[in-house]
Amino acid sequence: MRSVRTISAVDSHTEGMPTRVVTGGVGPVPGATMAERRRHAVEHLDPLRRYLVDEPRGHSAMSGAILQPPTRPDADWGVLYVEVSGFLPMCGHGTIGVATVLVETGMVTVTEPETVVRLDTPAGLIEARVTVRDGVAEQVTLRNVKSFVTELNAAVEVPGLGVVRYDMAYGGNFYAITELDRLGLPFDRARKDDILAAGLSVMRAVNEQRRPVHPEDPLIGGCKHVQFLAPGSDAKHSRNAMAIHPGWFDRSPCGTGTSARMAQLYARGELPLDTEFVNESFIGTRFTGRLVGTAEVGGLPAVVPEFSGRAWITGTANYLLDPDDPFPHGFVL
Ligand code: PYC
Repeated sequence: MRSVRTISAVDSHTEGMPTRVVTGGVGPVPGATMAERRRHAVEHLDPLRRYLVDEPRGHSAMSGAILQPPTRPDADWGVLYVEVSGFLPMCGHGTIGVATVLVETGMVTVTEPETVVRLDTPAGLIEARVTVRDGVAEQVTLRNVKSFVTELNAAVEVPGLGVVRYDMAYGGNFYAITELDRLGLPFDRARKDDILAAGLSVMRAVNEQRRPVHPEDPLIGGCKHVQFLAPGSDAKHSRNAMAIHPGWFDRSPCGTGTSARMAQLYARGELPLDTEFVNESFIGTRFTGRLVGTAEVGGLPAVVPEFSGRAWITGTANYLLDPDDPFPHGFVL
């Protein structure tokens, strides 16, 4: 067995969605903040991202998180999110996976019945409250970044679909939110290829015609997520098919998408503060969320979202790189 690289990871899934948590083998990435480290990673570390998430070590819906020393004194760990779509500013299911791994491996000081973990992410500080019993992380509640709406009732012309109306909301990533039946498609996994194709077309049109940009951080921009709402979705309980660049669905309800959806419902006057909201994924798993305050981001009204979900550790691994491996940076089929 030969290797020119060894990366240790604890693999997990959050409500069905994988997170490969890299615990060793990647040193501190240059940058004074996690946002700067993300920029460095985008510019210089894409081969590492592809090695971790693309085939043959990952798959077309793979996701992960690289643990880093924090860049701020009030955080326990820093996190860089890696996904088949790139280096995300924030990832909710991934953060639930990270908090679960940190607690169950003892990489943070664990207290029962609750352990609070503070994570330094490219989108800001995230507080994770982990319910712990007998050393087991039973549930994680995240206080996410301030979330807001940039457009209500926006419209784009989508080739093959005509005019598509949507709301654009940010919850750590930007989400175009629209009802699936506006496109004449059923909320049915048997039609996933059609739903995905529609999602990618809407994404392309949004990025060409009305590309969203974070009002305080120009490095966060573009729409890589389309949140299709199932019929009957409302401010108490929504179901979504979350179509993500370059062509896959979130298996979890999507934490940043849940935050964006709650910001949208608040902006529409449908979800008051301190009111429970259940978001359900395409495979039927759930996050429960609520808005716990109001805020402002770059002059826009914003809300402070929290959501809860569960993660399970699925394995530990040392990923190697044989010097003769023809796919040192993975591949996409
Ligand atoms: O949970 O925030 C999330 C997420 C983003 C992309 C996939 N999952």
